[in-house]
Amino acid sequence: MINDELKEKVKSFKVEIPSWGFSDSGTRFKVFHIPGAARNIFERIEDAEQVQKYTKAVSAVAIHIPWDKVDDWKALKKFAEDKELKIGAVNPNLFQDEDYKFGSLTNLDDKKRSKAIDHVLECIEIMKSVNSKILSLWLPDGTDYPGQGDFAKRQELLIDSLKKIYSALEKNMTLLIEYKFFEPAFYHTDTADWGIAYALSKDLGDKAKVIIDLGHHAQGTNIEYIVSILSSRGKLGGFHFNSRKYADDDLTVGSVNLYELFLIFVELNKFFDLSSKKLALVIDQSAAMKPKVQAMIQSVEALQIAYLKSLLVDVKSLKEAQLKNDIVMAEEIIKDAFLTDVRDILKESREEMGLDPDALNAFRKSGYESTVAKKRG
Ligand code: PSV
Ligand code: MN
Repeated sequence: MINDELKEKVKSFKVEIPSWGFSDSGTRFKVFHIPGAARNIFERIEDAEQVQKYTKAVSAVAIHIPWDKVDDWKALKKFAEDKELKIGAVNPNLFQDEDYKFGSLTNLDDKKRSKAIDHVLECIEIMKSVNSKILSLWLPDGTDYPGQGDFAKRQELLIDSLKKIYSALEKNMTLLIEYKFFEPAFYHTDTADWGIAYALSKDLGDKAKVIIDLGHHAQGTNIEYIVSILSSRGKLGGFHFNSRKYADDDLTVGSVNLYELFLIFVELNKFFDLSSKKLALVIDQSAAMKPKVQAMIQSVEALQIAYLKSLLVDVKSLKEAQLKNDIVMAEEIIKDAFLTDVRDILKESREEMGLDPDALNAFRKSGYESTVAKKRG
Protein backbone atom coordinates (compact mmCIF):
# COMPACT_ATOMS: atom_id res chain seq x y z
CA MET A 1 0.00 0.00 0.00
CA ILE A 2 1.39 3.39 -0.90
CA ASN A 3 1.88 6.10 1.73
CA ASP A 4 -1.08 8.22 0.67
CA GLU A 5 -3.42 5.25 1.01
CA LEU A 6 -1.94 4.40 4.40
CA LYS A 7 -2.49 7.94 5.59
CA GLU A 8 -6.12 7.88 4.50
CA LYS A 9 -6.61 4.54 6.28
CA VAL A 10 -5.15 5.74 9.55
CA LYS A 11 -7.10 8.99 9.40
CA SER A 12 -10.33 7.01 9.27
CA PHE A 13 -9.28 4.54 11.95
CA LYS A 14 -11.16 5.38 15.17
CA VAL A 15 -11.16 3.82 18.58
CA GLU A 16 -13.40 4.12 21.61
CA ILE A 17 -11.84 5.17 24.90
CA PRO A 18 -13.10 4.20 28.36
CA SER A 19 -14.42 6.75 30.84
CA TRP A 20 -12.92 4.63 33.64
CA GLY A 21 -9.43 5.06 32.19
CA PHE A 22 -9.37 8.69 33.38
CA SER A 23 -10.02 8.15 37.06
CA ASP A 24 -7.84 6.94 39.91
CA SER A 25 -7.46 3.19 39.91
CA GLY A 26 -5.18 0.67 41.49
CA THR A 27 -4.78 -2.80 42.75
CA ARG A 28 -6.24 -4.56 45.78
CA PHE A 29 -3.18 -3.25 47.62
CA LYS A 30 -3.58 0.46 46.99
CA VAL A 31 -5.26 3.05 44.83
CA PHE A 32 -2.75 5.85 44.23
CA HIS A 33 -4.01 9.32 43.48
CA ILE A 34 -2.86 10.90 40.22
CA PRO A 35 -3.08 14.72 40.51
CA GLY A 36 -6.02 15.97 38.45
CA ALA A 37 -7.51 12.52 37.84
CA ALA A 38 -11.15 12.86 36.83
CA ARG A 39 -13.75 12.51 39.59
CA ASN A 40 -16.96 12.17 37.63
CA ILE A 41 -18.23 11.47 34.11
CA PHE A 42 -18.12 15.14 33.10
CA GLU A 43 -14.44 15.40 34.00
CA ARG A 44 -13.82 12.06 32.29
CA ILE A 45 -15.35 13.45 29.13
CA GLU A 46 -13.26 16.60 29.44
CA ASP A 47 -10.18 14.38 29.59
CA ALA A 48 -11.40 12.32 26.67
CA GLU A 49 -11.77 15.56 24.73
CA GLN A 50 -8.03 16.10 25.18
CA VAL A 51 -7.29 12.73 23.59
CA GLN A 52 -9.60 13.67 20.73
CA LYS A 53 -8.05 17.12 20.40
CA TYR A 54 -4.55 15.75 19.88
CA THR A 55 -5.33 12.56 17.92
CA LYS A 56 -8.72 12.96 16.16
CA ALA A 57 -8.88 9.19 16.53
CA VAL A 58 -11.60 8.84 19.15
CA SER A 59 -14.91 7.42 17.99
CA ALA A 60 -16.69 7.56 21.34
CA VAL A 61 -16.37 7.28 25.11
CA ALA A 62 -17.45 3.96 26.64
CA ILE A 63 -19.31 4.33 29.92
CA HIS A 64 -19.69 2.10 32.98
CA ILE A 65 -22.91 2.05 35.00
CA PRO A 66 -23.33 3.02 37.83
CA TRP A 67 -19.86 4.66 37.89
CA ASP A 68 -21.00 7.11 35.21
CA LYS A 69 -24.63 7.38 36.19
CA VAL A 70 -26.24 10.81 35.78
CA ASP A 71 -29.78 12.12 36.21
CA ASP A 72 -30.01 13.64 32.77
CA TRP A 73 -28.67 11.38 30.02
CA LYS A 74 -29.66 13.72 27.20
CA ALA A 75 -27.61 16.45 28.87
CA LEU A 76 -24.62 14.11 29.10
CA LYS A 77 -24.98 13.22 25.43
CA LYS A 78 -25.05 16.91 24.54
CA PHE A 79 -22.05 17.61 26.80
CA ALA A 80 -20.09 14.95 24.89
CA GLU A 81 -21.27 16.09 21.48
CA ASP A 82 -20.21 19.66 22.20
CA LYS A 83 -16.72 18.21 22.58
CA GLU A 84 -16.81 16.27 19.31
CA LEU A 85 -17.46 13.05 21.23
CA LYS A 86 -20.20 10.45 21.37
CA ILE A 87 -21.22 8.08 24.11
CA GLY A 88 -20.14 4.60 23.10
CA ALA A 89 -20.56 1.16 24.61
CA VAL A 90 -22.58 0.94 27.80
CA ASN A 91 -21.02 -1.42 30.36
CA PRO A 92 -23.26 -2.74 33.13
CA ASN A 93 -21.57 -3.38 36.46
CA LEU A 94 -22.47 -6.74 37.96
CA PHE A 95 -19.46 -7.03 40.21
CA GLN A 96 -19.69 -4.49 43.00
CA ASP A 97 -22.98 -5.07 44.74
CA GLU A 98 -23.19 -7.21 47.91
CA ASP A 99 -26.12 -9.04 46.35
CA TYR A 100 -23.83 -10.47 43.68
CA LYS A 101 -21.52 -12.22 46.11
CA PHE A 102 -22.73 -15.60 44.88
CA GLY A 103 -23.42 -14.59 41.31
CA SER A 104 -25.32 -12.01 39.28
CA LEU A 105 -26.98 -13.49 36.18
CA THR A 106 -26.32 -16.97 37.59
CA ASN A 107 -27.44 -16.34 41.17
CA LEU A 108 -29.66 -19.14 42.53
CA ASP A 109 -31.72 -16.55 44.36
CA ASP A 110 -34.50 -15.41 41.99
CA LYS A 111 -34.63 -11.93 43.50
CA LYS A 112 -30.91 -11.32 43.18
CA ARG A 113 -30.84 -12.70 39.66
CA SER A 114 -33.76 -10.46 38.71
CA LYS A 115 -31.96 -7.50 40.23
CA ALA A 116 -28.97 -8.21 37.97
CA ILE A 117 -31.18 -8.59 34.91
CA ASP A 118 -32.99 -5.36 35.76
CA HIS A 119 -29.67 -3.53 36.03
CA VAL A 120 -28.75 -4.62 32.51
CA LEU A 121 -32.22 -3.67 31.26
CA GLU A 122 -31.70 -0.24 32.81
CA CYS A 123 -28.47 -0.03 30.81
CA ILE A 124 -30.42 -0.74 27.63
CA GLU A 125 -32.70 2.19 28.50
CA ILE A 126 -29.60 4.35 28.97
CA MET A 127 -28.38 3.21 25.55
CA LYS A 128 -31.60 4.51 24.04
CA SER A 129 -31.16 7.91 25.72
CA VAL A 130 -27.55 8.38 24.65
CA ASN A 131 -27.96 6.66 21.27
CA SER A 132 -25.48 3.91 22.04
CA LYS A 133 -25.64 0.72 20.02
CA ILE A 134 -23.34 -1.50 22.07
CA LEU A 135 -24.13 -3.27 25.32
CA SER A 136 -20.82 -4.64 26.58
CA LEU A 137 -21.30 -7.32 29.20
CA TRP A 138 -18.70 -8.81 31.46
CA LEU A 139 -19.70 -11.11 34.31
CA PRO A 140 -17.68 -11.80 37.42
CA ASP A 141 -19.72 -14.94 38.06
CA GLY A 142 -17.97 -18.13 39.03
CA THR A 143 -16.98 -20.22 42.03
CA ASP A 144 -13.90 -20.44 44.23
CA TYR A 145 -14.06 -24.06 45.36
CA PRO A 146 -14.97 -27.46 43.95
CA GLY A 147 -18.48 -28.38 44.94
CA GLN A 148 -19.52 -24.77 45.52
CA GLY A 149 -21.79 -24.65 42.50
CA ASP A 150 -23.40 -26.79 39.85
CA PHE A 151 -21.81 -25.84 36.51
CA ALA A 152 -24.73 -26.95 34.36
CA LYS A 153 -27.37 -25.31 36.53
CA ARG A 154 -25.44 -22.05 36.47
CA GLN A 155 -25.20 -22.19 32.64
CA GLU A 156 -28.92 -22.80 32.47
CA LEU A 157 -29.59 -19.73 34.62
CA LEU A 158 -27.09 -17.68 32.64
CA ILE A 159 -28.71 -18.50 29.30
CA ASP A 160 -32.13 -17.80 30.73
CA SER A 161 -31.00 -14.40 32.08
CA LEU A 162 -29.23 -13.52 28.84
CA LYS A 163 -32.35 -14.36 26.82
CA LYS A 164 -34.35 -11.88 28.88
CA ILE A 165 -31.70 -9.24 28.23
CA TYR A 166 -31.40 -10.10 24.55
CA SER A 167 -35.13 -9.76 23.98
CA ALA A 168 -34.99 -6.17 25.22
CA LEU A 169 -32.40 -5.14 22.62
CA GLU A 170 -33.56 -2.91 19.79
CA LYS A 171 -32.99 -3.96 16.19
CA ASN A 172 -29.70 -2.16 15.67
CA MET A 173 -28.22 -2.91 19.10
CA THR A 174 -25.50 -5.47 19.74
CA LEU A 175 -24.80 -7.42 22.90
CA LEU A 176 -21.10 -8.12 23.34
CA ILE A 177 -20.22 -10.99 25.67
CA GLU A 178 -16.83 -10.66 27.33
CA TYR A 179 -15.05 -13.72 28.68
CA LYS A 180 -12.33 -14.04 31.30
CA PHE A 181 -10.80 -17.21 32.59
CA PHE A 182 -10.36 -16.16 36.21
CA GLU A 183 -10.87 -13.36 38.73
CA PRO A 184 -12.69 -12.55 40.88
CA ALA A 185 -13.64 -16.24 40.89
CA PHE A 186 -10.68 -18.59 40.89
CA TYR A 187 -11.94 -22.16 40.61
CA HIS A 188 -14.28 -21.69 37.68
CA THR A 189 -15.71 -18.76 35.73
CA ASP A 190 -19.13 -19.06 34.06
CA THR A 191 -17.95 -17.27 30.90
CA ALA A 192 -14.37 -18.47 31.06
CA ASP A 193 -13.29 -18.38 27.44
CA TRP A 194 -14.14 -17.51 23.84
CA GLY A 195 -15.73 -20.92 23.32
CA ILE A 196 -18.32 -20.36 26.02
CA ALA A 197 -18.93 -16.77 24.90
CA TYR A 198 -19.30 -18.04 21.33
CA ALA A 199 -21.79 -20.74 22.38
CA LEU A 200 -23.84 -18.22 24.35
CA SER A 201 -23.86 -15.76 21.47
CA LYS A 202 -24.97 -18.55 19.10
CA ASP A 203 -27.79 -19.52 21.48
CA LEU A 204 -28.97 -15.93 21.59
CA GLY A 205 -28.86 -14.90 17.93
CA ASP A 206 -27.36 -12.43 15.45
CA LYS A 207 -27.42 -9.46 17.79
CA ALA A 208 -25.04 -11.22 20.22
CA LYS A 209 -21.31 -11.35 19.60
CA VAL A 210 -18.07 -11.90 21.46
CA ILE A 211 -15.68 -9.22 22.68
CA ILE A 212 -12.02 -10.07 23.25
CA ASP A 213 -10.16 -8.41 26.11
CA LEU A 214 -6.42 -8.89 25.62
CA GLY A 215 -5.87 -9.36 29.36
CA HIS A 216 -8.31 -12.24 29.77
CA HIS A 217 -6.32 -15.23 28.56
CA ALA A 218 -3.88 -17.69 30.00
CA GLN A 219 -0.21 -17.02 29.23
CA GLY A 220 0.75 -18.10 25.74
CA THR A 221 -2.78 -18.12 24.34
CA ASN A 222 -2.75 -17.36 20.62
CA ILE A 223 -5.21 -14.47 20.56
CA GLU A 224 -4.86 -13.81 16.84
CA TYR A 225 -6.11 -17.33 16.21
CA ILE A 226 -9.19 -16.60 18.35
CA VAL A 227 -9.68 -13.47 16.23
CA SER A 228 -9.68 -15.61 13.10
CA ILE A 229 -12.04 -18.26 14.46
CA LEU A 230 -14.60 -15.77 15.73
CA SER A 231 -14.38 -13.49 12.68
CA SER A 232 -14.80 -16.29 10.16
CA ARG A 233 -17.95 -17.34 11.99
CA GLY A 234 -19.31 -13.77 12.08
CA LYS A 235 -19.16 -13.64 15.85
CA LEU A 236 -16.37 -11.20 16.61
CA GLY A 237 -18.00 -8.02 17.87
CA GLY A 238 -15.19 -6.05 19.39
CA PHE A 239 -12.10 -5.62 21.50
CA HIS A 240 -11.00 -4.43 24.85
CA PHE A 241 -7.46 -3.38 24.08
CA ASN A 242 -4.86 -3.16 26.80
CA SER A 243 -1.56 -4.81 27.55
CA ARG A 244 -0.56 -7.38 30.07
CA LYS A 245 2.47 -9.11 31.44
CA TYR A 246 0.86 -11.59 33.80
CA ALA A 247 -2.93 -11.41 33.84
CA ASP A 248 -5.58 -8.71 33.60
CA ASP A 249 -2.92 -6.07 34.17
CA ASP A 250 -4.79 -3.38 32.18
CA LEU A 251 -1.52 -1.72 31.14
CA THR A 252 -1.23 0.77 28.30
CA VAL A 253 -1.87 -0.76 24.88
CA GLY A 254 1.29 -2.05 23.22
CA SER A 255 3.46 -1.45 26.28
CA VAL A 256 4.55 -5.07 26.64
CA ASN A 257 3.53 -7.09 23.62
CA LEU A 258 3.67 -5.04 20.44
CA TYR A 259 4.20 -8.03 18.17
CA GLU A 260 1.05 -9.72 19.48
CA LEU A 261 -0.93 -6.54 18.89
CA PHE A 262 0.39 -6.31 15.34
CA LEU A 263 -0.46 -9.98 14.62
CA ILE A 264 -4.00 -9.38 15.85
CA PHE A 265 -4.36 -6.54 13.35
CA VAL A 266 -2.93 -8.69 10.56
CA GLU A 267 -5.69 -11.21 11.25
CA LEU A 268 -8.39 -8.54 11.59
CA ASN A 269 -7.55 -7.06 8.17
CA LYS A 270 -8.54 -10.35 6.56
CA PHE A 271 -12.12 -9.92 7.73
CA PHE A 272 -12.74 -6.21 8.35
CA ASP A 273 -11.91 -2.85 6.88
CA LEU A 274 -10.89 -1.26 10.17
CA SER A 275 -11.05 2.22 8.70
CA SER A 276 -14.84 1.84 8.67
CA LYS A 277 -16.62 1.24 11.93
CA LYS A 278 -17.77 -2.40 11.93
CA LEU A 279 -16.11 -3.54 15.11
CA ALA A 280 -16.29 -2.05 18.58
CA LEU A 281 -12.61 -1.22 19.04
CA VAL A 282 -12.44 -0.11 22.65
CA ILE A 283 -9.52 0.54 24.95
CA ASP A 284 -9.99 -1.01 28.40
CA GLN A 285 -7.12 0.22 30.50
CA SER A 286 -7.02 1.46 34.03
CA ALA A 287 -3.48 0.90 35.19
CA ALA A 288 -2.66 2.86 38.31
CA MET A 289 0.62 4.65 37.84
CA LYS A 290 0.60 6.85 34.74
CA PRO A 291 -1.01 10.24 34.18
CA LYS A 292 -4.29 9.21 32.63
CA VAL A 293 -4.60 11.33 29.49
CA GLN A 294 -1.00 10.68 28.50
CA ALA A 295 -1.54 6.94 28.95
CA MET A 296 -4.61 7.12 26.72
CA ILE A 297 -2.79 9.03 23.99
CA GLN A 298 -0.02 6.41 24.13
CA SER A 299 -2.60 3.66 23.71
CA VAL A 300 -4.36 5.33 20.80
CA GLU A 301 -1.00 5.81 19.11
CA ALA A 302 0.02 2.19 19.74
CA LEU A 303 -3.16 1.05 18.01
CA GLN A 304 -2.63 3.39 15.06
CA ILE A 305 0.92 2.14 14.64
CA ALA A 306 -0.04 -1.54 14.88
CA TYR A 307 -2.79 -0.92 12.34
CA LEU A 308 -0.47 0.86 9.90
CA LYS A 309 2.15 -1.86 10.17
CA SER A 310 -0.44 -4.57 9.61
CA LEU A 311 -1.45 -2.90 6.34
CA LEU A 312 2.11 -3.29 5.11
CA VAL A 313 2.00 -7.09 5.00
CA ASP A 314 2.67 -8.21 1.43
CA VAL A 315 -0.40 -10.44 1.25
CA LYS A 316 0.30 -11.71 -2.28
CA SER A 317 3.85 -12.83 -1.52
CA LEU A 318 2.67 -14.32 1.76
CA LYS A 319 0.11 -16.48 -0.06
CA GLU A 320 2.79 -17.64 -2.50
CA ALA A 321 5.15 -18.54 0.32
CA GLN A 322 2.38 -20.44 2.09
CA LEU A 323 1.58 -22.39 -1.09
CA LYS A 324 5.22 -23.39 -1.38
CA ASN A 325 5.38 -24.23 2.34
CA ASP A 326 8.23 -21.76 2.55
CA ILE A 327 8.01 -21.19 6.27
CA VAL A 328 11.05 -18.96 6.45
CA MET A 329 9.89 -16.57 3.72
CA ALA A 330 6.35 -16.48 5.12
CA GLU A 331 7.65 -15.47 8.52
CA GLU A 332 10.06 -12.93 7.03
CA ILE A 333 7.19 -11.25 5.16
CA ILE A 334 5.29 -10.84 8.41
CA LYS A 335 8.35 -9.61 10.28
CA ASP A 336 9.26 -7.21 7.50
CA ALA A 337 5.96 -5.39 7.94
CA PHE A 338 6.29 -5.36 11.71
CA LEU A 339 9.81 -3.96 11.61
CA THR A 340 8.94 -1.11 9.22
CA ASP A 341 8.94 2.24 10.96
CA VAL A 342 5.56 3.88 10.24
CA ARG A 343 5.82 6.76 12.68
CA ASP A 344 6.45 9.33 9.95
CA ILE A 345 3.33 8.24 8.12
CA LEU A 346 1.31 8.75 11.29
CA LYS A 347 2.90 12.15 11.83
CA GLU A 348 2.16 13.26 8.28
CA SER A 349 -1.43 12.08 8.57
CA ARG A 350 -1.80 14.19 11.71
CA GLU A 351 -0.33 17.23 10.01
CA GLU A 352 -2.76 16.78 7.12
CA MET A 353 -5.59 16.80 9.69
CA GLY A 354 -4.26 20.06 11.13
CA LEU A 355 -2.86 18.39 14.23
CA ASP A 356 0.52 18.55 15.90
CA PRO A 357 2.51 15.60 14.50
CA ASP A 358 3.66 14.68 18.00
CA ALA A 359 0.37 14.24 19.87
CA LEU A 360 1.87 13.13 23.17
CA ASN A 361 4.40 15.92 23.37
CA ALA A 362 1.89 18.55 22.30
CA PHE A 363 -0.43 17.44 25.10
CA ARG A 364 2.41 17.35 27.64
CA LYS A 365 3.32 20.92 26.78
CA SER A 366 -0.26 22.17 26.79
CA GLY A 367 -0.47 22.78 30.56
CA TYR A 368 -3.78 20.87 30.80
CA GLU A 369 -2.52 18.56 33.54
CA SER A 370 -1.41 21.32 35.90
CA THR A 371 -4.62 23.27 35.25
CA VAL A 372 -6.87 20.33 36.15
CA ALA A 373 -4.65 19.35 39.09
CA LYS A 374 -5.35 22.79 40.58
CA LYS A 375 -9.01 22.83 39.60
CA ARG A 376 -9.84 19.30 40.72
CA GLY A 377 -7.68 19.27 43.81
C1 PSV B 1 -13.03 -7.04 33.70
O1 PSV B 1 -11.74 -7.36 34.07
C2 PSV B 1 -13.06 -5.95 32.66
O2 PSV B 1 -12.18 -6.24 31.61
C3 PSV B 1 -14.44 -5.70 32.15
O3 PSV B 1 -14.43 -5.24 30.82
C4 PSV B 1 -14.91 -4.61 33.04
O4 PSV B 1 -16.02 -3.93 32.59
C5 PSV B 1 -13.68 -3.77 33.13
O5 PSV B 1 -12.63 -4.72 33.22
C6 PSV B 1 -13.66 -2.86 34.31
O6 PSV B 1 -12.45 -2.18 34.41
MN1 MN C 1 -12.55 -5.66 29.59
